[in-house]
Amino acid sequence: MKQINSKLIAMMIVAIVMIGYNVYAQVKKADKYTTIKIKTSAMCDMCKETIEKVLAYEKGVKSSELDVDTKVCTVKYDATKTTPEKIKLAISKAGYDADEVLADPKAYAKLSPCCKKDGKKH
Ligand SMILES: [Cu+2]
Repeated sequence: MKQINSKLIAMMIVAIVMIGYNVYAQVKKADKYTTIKIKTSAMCDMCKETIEKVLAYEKGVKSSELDVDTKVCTVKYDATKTTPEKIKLAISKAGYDADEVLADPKAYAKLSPCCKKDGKKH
């Protein structure tokens, strides 16, 4: 009986250590990505789609979520692979402002009239 108990305790200790390690590994994984919020000049759902698509193909970007109401794009990225400057440049090249980086004029000219920042609100 005593032997079974000590075996059980040993198994429990192993289980606790394994659970603890898993939690630690998950926290470490989450830390791998940095989150930034970029103010864009997006006007509608079409802009949201365009910007999110561009960022999906951008190197080092894990995910992006643009809120059309606030025009703020929340980007999760790997800081070892890209920088906020590069991400803003990618948005600019899609024709939209990204914080202090203004939209690339050529890309901006190609946008649908409804997506232009000086266009009429719809
Ligand atoms: Cu639009």
